[in-house]
Amino acid sequence: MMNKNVVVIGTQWGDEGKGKIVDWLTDHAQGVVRFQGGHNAGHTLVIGQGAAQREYKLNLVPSGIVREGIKCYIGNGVVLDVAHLLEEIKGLESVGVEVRNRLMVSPGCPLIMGYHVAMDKAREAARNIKIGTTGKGIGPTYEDKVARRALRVYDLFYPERFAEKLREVMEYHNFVLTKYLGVAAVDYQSELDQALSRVDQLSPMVGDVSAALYAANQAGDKLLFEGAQGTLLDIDHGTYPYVTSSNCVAGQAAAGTGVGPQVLDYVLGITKAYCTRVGGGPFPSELDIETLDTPGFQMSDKGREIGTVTKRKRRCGWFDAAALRRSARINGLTGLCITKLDVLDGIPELEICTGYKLDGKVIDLLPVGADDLARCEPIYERMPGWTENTFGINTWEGLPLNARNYLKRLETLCEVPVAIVSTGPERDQTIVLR
Ligand code: 2SA
Ligand code: MG
Repeated sequence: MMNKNVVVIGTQWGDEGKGKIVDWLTDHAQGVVRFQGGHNAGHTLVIGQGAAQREYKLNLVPSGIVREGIKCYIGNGVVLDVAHLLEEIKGLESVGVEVRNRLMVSPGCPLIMGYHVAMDKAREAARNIKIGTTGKGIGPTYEDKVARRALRVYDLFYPERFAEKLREVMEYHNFVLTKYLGVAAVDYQSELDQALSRVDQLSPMVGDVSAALYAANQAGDKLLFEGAQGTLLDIDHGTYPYVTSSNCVAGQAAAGTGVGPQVLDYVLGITKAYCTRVGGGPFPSELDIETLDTPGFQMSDKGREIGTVTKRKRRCGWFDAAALRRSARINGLTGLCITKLDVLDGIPELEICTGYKLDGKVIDLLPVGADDLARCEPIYERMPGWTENTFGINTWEGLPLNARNYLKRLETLCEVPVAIVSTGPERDQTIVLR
């Protein structure tokens, strides 16, 4: 894995701990690339020891940025809120992280505008069955992209055309906002002024990401493709319609950056030792997280399962191997990385969802649609837990026997070898198996 181009993918519903692993892998990479999603992603990094320890929360800027000298790229598959990007850069610079000379943004990124945010919020409010979006304008922006009316980073360099296109697209959006959704219109002039006012700051960072990655790869640089959200939130393969609006699967690392798929050497699937989901939609192995002294409460509390973007409590549940198996196949996972094992310490008996009962039949693979999944009754297998503390352990032998057995069982059920186990947020709290 160390001398390959690696795609890091969330195999569940996001928040698997991708940020830490990307950071850890950057020791062996020269470039880190985002290829989908936007600032709905929340990647938390803990860097340094003792008093020098810092926590970074990143939404848009690739996690590699906190390591000196690493090049970072935002590919065409990402939807871009320029104001948010500039804020994030300012925040990083204020703690001494140099960003501007190391970040390249694709001219093909669709721009998230004020009317997308208004639309996202108004739609969510109007929906009877909530998707629970992050309210960042992600969905409406991808809609515009597919409808071929999006304004892209590139358009900012032609201000007059930009103004014209914006007027046309805003006529449509304001019609929907006012006449259909019954909320206030968004002001054209302020959208235009704000967008153009940021061009000078943005333009030095804009470049042909596809060409740059081609050159970097030719030169032997190792690249890390950093997924956001997770496979079960993928627009095509996730639990539709309770999904995000981008493809989150490994294949998107090629389409969302403009590299050929043969560049992607190794697909590392990140999974928690249990499951979480934030937002609506079916979740067969979900547990009660409110009752004290229950496994669900422990996952929520000890795992600090709170959305980094929206501060919502994440739903928690047992590991779902039937979901993981689907995810492993869709992504073509080469290896698994299991995170947050220590959160399960002290739970006397662990359960693993190995399949479901659906219409009297037993299935061992996550079904395709959300309606079928909602009717699935999980089938569990039980395993003894462990009482020892696994936080921070960094050797396989150092893990309690029952923890090793649990991990081995997950490996067998998911049909993917475990390559890495993460036992804490810091870099050295990592066990490398292959
Ligand atoms: P959206 O805003 O259109 O992408 O929302 C659609 C669904 O996708 C889910 N989603 C996420 N799920 C987990 N983590 C995400 N990032 C943040 C985090 C989320 C947060 O790291 O914690 O803070 O709430 C993320 N982004 C989108 C979302 O919950 C909807 O179900
Ligand atoms: Mg997150």
